[in-house]
Amino acid sequence: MQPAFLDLPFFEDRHRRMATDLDGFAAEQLHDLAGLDCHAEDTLDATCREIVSRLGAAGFLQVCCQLDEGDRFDVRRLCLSRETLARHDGLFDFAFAMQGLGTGPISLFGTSRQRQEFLPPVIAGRQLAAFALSEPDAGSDVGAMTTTAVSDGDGFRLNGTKTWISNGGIAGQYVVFAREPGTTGAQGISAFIVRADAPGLSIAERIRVIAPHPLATISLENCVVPRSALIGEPGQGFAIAMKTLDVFRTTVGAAALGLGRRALNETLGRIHERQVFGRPLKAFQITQGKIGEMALGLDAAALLVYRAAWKKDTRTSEPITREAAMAKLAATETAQKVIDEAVQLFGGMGVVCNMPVEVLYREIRALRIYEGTSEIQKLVIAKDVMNQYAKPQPPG
Ligand code: COS
Repeated sequence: MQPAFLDLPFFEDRHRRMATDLDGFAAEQLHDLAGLDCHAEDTLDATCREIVSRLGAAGFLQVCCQLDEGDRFDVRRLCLSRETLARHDGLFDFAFAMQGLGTGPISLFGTSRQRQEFLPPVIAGRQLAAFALSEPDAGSDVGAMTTTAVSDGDGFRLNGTKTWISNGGIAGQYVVFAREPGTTGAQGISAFIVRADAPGLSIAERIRVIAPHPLATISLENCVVPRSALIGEPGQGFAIAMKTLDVFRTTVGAAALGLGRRALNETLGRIHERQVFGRPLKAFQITQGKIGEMALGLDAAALLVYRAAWKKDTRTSEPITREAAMAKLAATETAQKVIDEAVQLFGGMGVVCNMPVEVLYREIRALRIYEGTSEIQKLVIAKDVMNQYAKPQPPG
């Protein structure tokens, strides 16, 4: 039986079919890759590659890229994919999502030649992609980046350090943002496609995080890329980054929903079985109150996520920045609360390593930080709301 939310009018039948197919695929074909044991640091990279390879072979990565002229992202499909995969396993979602974010600038702003060269291996699951925007001193404040791109003969010479790069170390290609020396803020930033084997690109360090995902700091030392590596126009990089995030922030919200729904499901199982004071945990009103709040929060956040995805897909000429920020903010914050309550209802078992809710507790945390922190989303929303304020005119 398909989940009730798929009946919502935001979706078309093709979305419903895809979500059901992917759910079945994840249960049958990815099951052996799930669980923290598979994600231990020594097998993490291989597991990630295998997830991407299987998703690609089954055709589930097509939605991550706009390959042909006239293709458009189907954000509802991206969201349902992330939500479904996250419900099964956080790393399934991560591996899927990076194929989209890591190539987002190429899909949105690349030439036909760049798209035909760099997207097919990513769609097929043969090549992993990465998005290299953040720097040690430029996370929320993208305009503070210091990595430079200097025009050099028939190409560009890149120098600088990028960090928190998902798929860093295992990606075959990176989209790197760098600025013309002497420029500041949003001005003078450009985006480049850099192959992992480009001379001068190296992995400075792998970063270990609470929910193991491949993450690294990248060093660019006189890394020369051809002029054809430039995405869009010189100096368009800040807008390219923001427009890419406008698409993918909503999908982070969807991933949070998947993690939150999994936590609720695990909790429902627990409260039926767990006996306290001679009764099942579910018999207590204090438990029922928590379940009510968890379900309410998830459904409310889902409406914001699906609204943003639906608007992006169907109101194509309208800005989406505010709705995308609301979707990410509401869903990631809500899922964190839901998962925290799940751990609470599991009691001591909730903090035992590798229990599903303990894994979710670690998985959800980064979603409130990456692709724009919750604090940044509030600023983005406020800016848009304040810009739209029109002072009431006195009558007459
Ligand atoms: N789409 C297109 N253009 C946009 C845009 C968007 N969503 N958001 C901003 N811009 C443009 C602005 O219109 C402005 O253009 P002009 O200079 O021509 O007026 C320019 O970009 C600068 O915008 P703004 O003044 O709002 O930039 P700020 O430096 O104040 O920063 C925030 C804006 C904080 C919102 C931005 O830096 C941000 O989103 N930070 C979080 C970054 C992030 O998500 N990091 C995670 C990396 S990926 S894991």
